[in-house]
Amino acid sequence: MLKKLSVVMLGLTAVVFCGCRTERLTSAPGRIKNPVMHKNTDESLVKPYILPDVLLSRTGKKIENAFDWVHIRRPELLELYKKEMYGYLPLRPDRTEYEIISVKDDALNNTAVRKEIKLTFSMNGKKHSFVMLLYIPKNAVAPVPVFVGLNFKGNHTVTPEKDVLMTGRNVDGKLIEKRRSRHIKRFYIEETVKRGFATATVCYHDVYPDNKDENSWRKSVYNLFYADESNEKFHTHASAISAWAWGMSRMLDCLEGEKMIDCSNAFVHGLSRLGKAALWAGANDTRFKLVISNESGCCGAALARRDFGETLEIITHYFPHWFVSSFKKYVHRENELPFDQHCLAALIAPRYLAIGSAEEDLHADPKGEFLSGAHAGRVYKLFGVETYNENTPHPVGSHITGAVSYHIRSGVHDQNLADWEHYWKIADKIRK
Ligand code: GTR
Repeated sequence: MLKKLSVVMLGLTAVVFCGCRTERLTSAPGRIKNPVMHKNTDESLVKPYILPDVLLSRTGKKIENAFDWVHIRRPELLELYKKEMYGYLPLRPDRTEYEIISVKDDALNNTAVRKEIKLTFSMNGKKHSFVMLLYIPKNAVAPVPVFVGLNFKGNHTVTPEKDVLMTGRNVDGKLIEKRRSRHIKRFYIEETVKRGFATATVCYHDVYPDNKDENSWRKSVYNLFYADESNEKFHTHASAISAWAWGMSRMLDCLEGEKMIDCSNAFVHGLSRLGKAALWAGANDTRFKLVISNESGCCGAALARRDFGETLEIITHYFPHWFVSSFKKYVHRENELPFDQHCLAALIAPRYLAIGSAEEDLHADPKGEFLSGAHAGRVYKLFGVETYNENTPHPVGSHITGAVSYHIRSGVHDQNLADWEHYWKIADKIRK
């Protein structure tokens, strides 16, 4: 049995050798020549590790009550995450405008009111805009809860409707019609609306283009504020994940003006990198009552110190722009991180947190995702809220409910019906 596991890039394909097993790393882009990176997917090779104490402040103060958590440890952790990992969110622009660019009263076979709203932010003589697609159940007699999430490939990709505007410029600045409806099974808009929820989405590229080119931030909302900075300076304090999190908060600002939406029940969600952004949005913006991390993995819900699945080395190599530039210093030095991802989960307390994993999604480390939720429980307890712990059984197919919920379904990396069934169930409990 090989002790060391390595990732070997073969042309455009990354292959992980794990003993006699090989596994394709489908999500790894193939532009980089032959990097050899360690990746463990064997539970028996996880070495013992010690997590930073979520209830011990940097000054050595033990946090024993909710007040000290809220006023000492929470702001301290939030600042550490900004400084060391995700950077600082964009600032507040001078001016924000909402332009309703379309309304359809009989959308989704007459079950929904559909709106497309252009959000434009102005600052320092510059403007940045993105278009939000919103569906509200037509038969609602009172304001309804809302799911807020970014999409990967454009608003037109998550709806079955042919007349929704294309959004989401790709790296060449193009909009791609052939992707229409490709991701309807990631959003389940019709079913969400049928269950009495509104749902709003924006393409994440329109907030910050997801491209590691060190200039890509200049096409992001950050350009309103930092256009005079060098790329090097910019990447010391800001990141794509912070821009995406900020974008979801701005969506919520806009939704607050919708009379049929109950923003006291706003649920932020995201798959994978967008799950990382959803967690970070929920940590910063306490208006989100439920935060859904769907297979957010490394630098999302998964514990870095477990050294299972994607590592800081891999993620900062392929996606340096997701983090501040100095985050790389923790590669192979995960034990020196001043937090681990249970601290991010704890920043959601005492609000609702739903962590979802998929059995075959070893890259995202399902067990590490489960454990973050378990270890965040000590903070929930300060608020008198009991949650699951690390010994709570969670076989594939099971659903742990409560303020911190967890489910693991069979199958691969995705956000599908089995995931949504869990989230709708939690959302239904919350709205009552
Ligand atoms: C992968 C990345 C993961 C995850 C995923 C995704 O390539 O390594 O951390 O974010 O992309 O967003 O689909």
